[in-house]
Amino acid sequence: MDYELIDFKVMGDETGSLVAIEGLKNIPFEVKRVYYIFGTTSNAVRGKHAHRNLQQLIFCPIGSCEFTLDNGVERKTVRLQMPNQGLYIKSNVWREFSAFSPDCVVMVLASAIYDESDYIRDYQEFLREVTSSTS
Ligand code: T46
Repeated sequence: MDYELIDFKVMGDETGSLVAIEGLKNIPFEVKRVYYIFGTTSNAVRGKHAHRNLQQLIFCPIGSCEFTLDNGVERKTVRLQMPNQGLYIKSNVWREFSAFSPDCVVMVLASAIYDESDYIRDYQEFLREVTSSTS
């Protein structure tokens, strides 16, 4: 499965904590876009797509949620709940995210600007593409 949980160094003292994320330094891509998701309802399920080329680093600087990741063969669920832990996802991974805490903010650093043609939003099409790329 093409994902990794990365624990970032926390620089802190009695006044608070700071985490620094630098493209090509402590994450393996250059950051071209940042977006964030908030105001999610507790029963919402978002995502339901894969990306053909995009790489992402996803974290919850506030609150928590769960990501279910699927490479066409297996599914794994990870909970993001620490502001210094990021989920690095490479291409061709179907993702759904849900179980949002009321205060949840999901922040995403992405390797490319927004391009709808990079999305696979149909699960059967996703299975066709991952199967043909591995055969
Ligand atoms: C992902 C997960 C974690 C834009 O216009 N620009 C953007 O940069 C993005 C990310 C989205 N949009 C538009 C496209 C849709 O009309 O915003 C709307 C909501 O996007 P979407 O339904 O794709 O949102 P999520 O929360 O299901 O998925 C998002 C990202 O799209 C996706 O890359 O991996 O967050």
